[in-house]
Amino acid sequence: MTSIAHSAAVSAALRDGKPVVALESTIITHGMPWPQNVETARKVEAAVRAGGAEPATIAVLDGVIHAGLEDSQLEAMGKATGFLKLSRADLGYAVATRKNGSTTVAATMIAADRAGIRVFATGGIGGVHRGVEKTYDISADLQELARTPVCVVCAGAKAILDLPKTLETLETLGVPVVGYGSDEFPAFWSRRSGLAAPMRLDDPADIAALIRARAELRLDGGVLVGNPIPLADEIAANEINPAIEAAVDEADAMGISGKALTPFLLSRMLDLTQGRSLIANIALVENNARLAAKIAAAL
Ligand code: PSU
Ligand code: MN
Repeated sequence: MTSIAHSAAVSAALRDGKPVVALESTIITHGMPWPQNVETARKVEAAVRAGGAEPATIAVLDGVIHAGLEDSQLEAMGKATGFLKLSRADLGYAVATRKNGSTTVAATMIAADRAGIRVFATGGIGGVHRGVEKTYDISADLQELARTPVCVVCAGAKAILDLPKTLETLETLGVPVVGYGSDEFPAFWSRRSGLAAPMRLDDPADIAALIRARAELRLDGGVLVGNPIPLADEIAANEINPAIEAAVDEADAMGISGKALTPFLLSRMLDLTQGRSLIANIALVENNARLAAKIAAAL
């Protein structure tokens, strides 16, 4: 059986029954530029620790799945080029061929589950892309939420995606989508999307109770928590929307598709907003890390 390399701190926390929060790494290698990527990864780990939980950043190094990275590993990954972007389909390949790879939401959920971690904080999940009628591009993150029992705390999905279709797909897949302290599913840079969250909970203990109730019912899959970006860091929809339209049009014109699409859109958004999208992104991931720590503690 392929084993997972737990860092000393993560294995001690799991052994002692302390709360642990998994963190993804595609945001480091494909979601943000150096050096903000490593600075953010450190801030997010610190936010989890401040919340009384142990952070477990997940990545594949030389074919070994790690749960919990040393700071030197985090730094090397942030500078490296050539890390594969790993989703469910790629995880076994990276292990078998001893590759370096960062884990998307889907792959991080799988690794967290195998490592015994029940709560995971990220920025935004992948979803149904705009123009899906032509491209069939639907992130494997959605299916993973339907099958792997990990609670994913996000700030919603970016409006570079088709948000109504993303929510419809999650409903079809039977994934509970919770608005945390909000009647709406958040839209990443903006607190509101105009789309109702299917359910609302205001207390991390209630989210923990939902996770336990689903486990007792032997329901497969995870829980998706939409945690709105803090008000002070929000970018209004009318400010962000022109950049989104431009980025999506450019990707279309350049024929960018598949795994390359989300990283392309994120890097174009950074330029088109003169870096504002990145500042908001950092703030919302930290905010999600704080909430995930509270949920892990309540479990
Ligand atoms: N959304 C973000 N930042 C990211 C990602 C999504 O705001 O870095 C990454 C996550 O790792 C997510 C992945 O799982 O992109 C989705 O990629 P795709 O659309 O190719 O499934
Ligand atoms: Mn895709």
